[in-house]
Amino acid sequence: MSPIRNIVVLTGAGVSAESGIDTFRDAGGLWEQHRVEDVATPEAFARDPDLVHRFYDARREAIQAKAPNAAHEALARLDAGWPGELLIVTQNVDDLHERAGAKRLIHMHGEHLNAWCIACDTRSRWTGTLIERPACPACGMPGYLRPDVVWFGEMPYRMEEIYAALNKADLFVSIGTSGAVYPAAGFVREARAAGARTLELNMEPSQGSYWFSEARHGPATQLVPQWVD
Ligand code: BV8
Repeated sequence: MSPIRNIVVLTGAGVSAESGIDTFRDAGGLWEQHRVEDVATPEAFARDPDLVHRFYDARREAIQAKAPNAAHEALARLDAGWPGELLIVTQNVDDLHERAGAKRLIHMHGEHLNAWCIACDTRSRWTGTLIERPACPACGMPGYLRPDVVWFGEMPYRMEEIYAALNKADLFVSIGTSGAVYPAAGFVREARAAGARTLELNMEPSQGSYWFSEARHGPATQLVPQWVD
């Protein structure tokens, strides 16, 4: 079997679940009787910006009260010590990977703790709320800040870098994701096509389990340190 040099790790909401951040399956549909797909879209924001601001203001506040768990910490150890190429691609908008120490990281769906000004197109670190339509720190215009997250129908961030890493991966590991959302759910097939081995670490079989050469099921705080260490 060829040696493993280049690794791509994909993480989803399940990697932050044991830090107390709800996954979409847990909160799915329960939030004010709306599905995430109905709230996390540009159309929803145009239709009812207060509803969308309430959804993200509540999640931004919740994230800041949480801490990284053993899975985030194990991935940060891998990042610090792996001599080959490593890329952690997270679908999550929380900052728990960074707070655990991960460096080689891409937030393909954006970051909750950033606000995006649609008047001047700049992003600012934002830990407060947006519902009161505050002024943009860069251009001073009030009422043009939205959460800097990728909604359904919007293009995820840094896709070229992600596909370049997948196309030379020797190992692709998917952690804590249901495989429900594209293009992330298709990454395992890209990696397989490049000849990579594929491993799924998840509480239960995901929608894409079929595509993985190996799968281990259980909590991320057990599976990820076991794999890393
Ligand atoms: C795109 C950010 C194209 C905001 C999110 C029609 C029109 C347009 C697009 C589409 C369409 N139909 C389909 C699509 C594609 C669409 C899509 O995939 N839809 C789905 C519903 C079918 N995708 C998109 O729209 C994407 N963009 O396609 O653009 C394009 C092309 C050209 C030009 C322009 C555009 C954008 C998708 C991104 C959406 N934004 N989030 C926010 O976070 O609020 S997605 C959001 O849901 C999350 O970010 C995450 O990605 C996703 C939920 O997935 P998971 O992370 O997997 O979480 P989930 O709860 O589902 O699962 C958790 C898993 O963990 C479970 O398996 C569970 O068992 C496990 N688990 C739980 N606890 C633990 C655990 N595992 C281990 N240990 C534990 N303790």
